[in-house]
Amino acid sequence: NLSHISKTHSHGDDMPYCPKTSPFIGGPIHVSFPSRLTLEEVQRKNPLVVRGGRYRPPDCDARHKTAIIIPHRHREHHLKFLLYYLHPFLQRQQLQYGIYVIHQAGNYTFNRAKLMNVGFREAMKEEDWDCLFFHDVDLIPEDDRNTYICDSNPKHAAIAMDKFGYKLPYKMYFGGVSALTPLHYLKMNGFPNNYWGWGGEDDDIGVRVSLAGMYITRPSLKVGRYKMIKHKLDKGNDVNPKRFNMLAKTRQTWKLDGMNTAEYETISRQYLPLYTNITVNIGTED
Ligand code: UD2
Ligand code: MN
Repeated sequence: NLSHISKTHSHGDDMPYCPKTSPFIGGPIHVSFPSRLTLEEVQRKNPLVVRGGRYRPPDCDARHKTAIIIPHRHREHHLKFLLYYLHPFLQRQQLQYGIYVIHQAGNYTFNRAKLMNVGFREAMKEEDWDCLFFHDVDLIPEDDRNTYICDSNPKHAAIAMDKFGYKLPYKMYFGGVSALTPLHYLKMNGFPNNYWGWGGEDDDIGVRVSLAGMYITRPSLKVGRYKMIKHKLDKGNDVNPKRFNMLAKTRQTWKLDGMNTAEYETISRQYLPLYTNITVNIGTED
């Protein structure tokens, strides 16, 4: 409960750093999906969040500045629940943060990884974020101790998901939620742009981590727990039949395709009360 924190406090030079461990962090979070929840209610519950979905602790200088990047299309009902849980969660961790929703325009096949490249570039234009969380819209963290800050190596946060029986499905798995510093991201040339449709891109990203000379860190199974909101495969996100062939070539392609070749056209940037929405035309497969 953060209600005792004064709303009027301004950010001066005199503010002390926030403590290394936030006193507001609890343990497991009970996640359920209230049927009548509205975005207005989420807004009401988060009075210190400002335009564009930005927040900084009112009483202390945050030690960490984290951007959340969410690839999105036609998942408004999931987004609402994610915001409902994520805003208070990040505030309890005393982070300075911003939430970016990268919305793919049009009906062409979805491309999760390319949207992440867009999110990286657009978020870094606005603020010198020291950590970026690449976050599926349908994954709700279930433990407060899963801190949304970066490690010295790329971190895979979604180690234990309900859909995989709260176990890591395989050692190189890097899907769901991951956290990289800008330096990690650029070192591995970001994410691939050419995985259209479902699957493979997360494994490609995992391979890039090691090809760039880094390794994957993870929170404990107890802490890195997530609930995935149940859903079917979306229209416009068919399973990518080329994924295995492409994955076999990551070693040859990672330097040629990635952040250095991400081309897109920003259609709009909206500073909404709970998040920044960036609608983008990312083109089609050639
Ligand atoms: C798995 C991975 C995910 C990704 C995907 C393959 C988990 C929990 N996650 O997710 O990280 O590697 O496989 O591509 O195992 N999205 C939209 N609109 C769409 C389609 C996708 O917003 O029409 C976004 C949304 O943020 C979603 C994410 O893309 O959470 C991944 O798509 P998914 O949830 O359909 O795939 P899933 O659950 O198999
Ligand atoms: Mn999903």
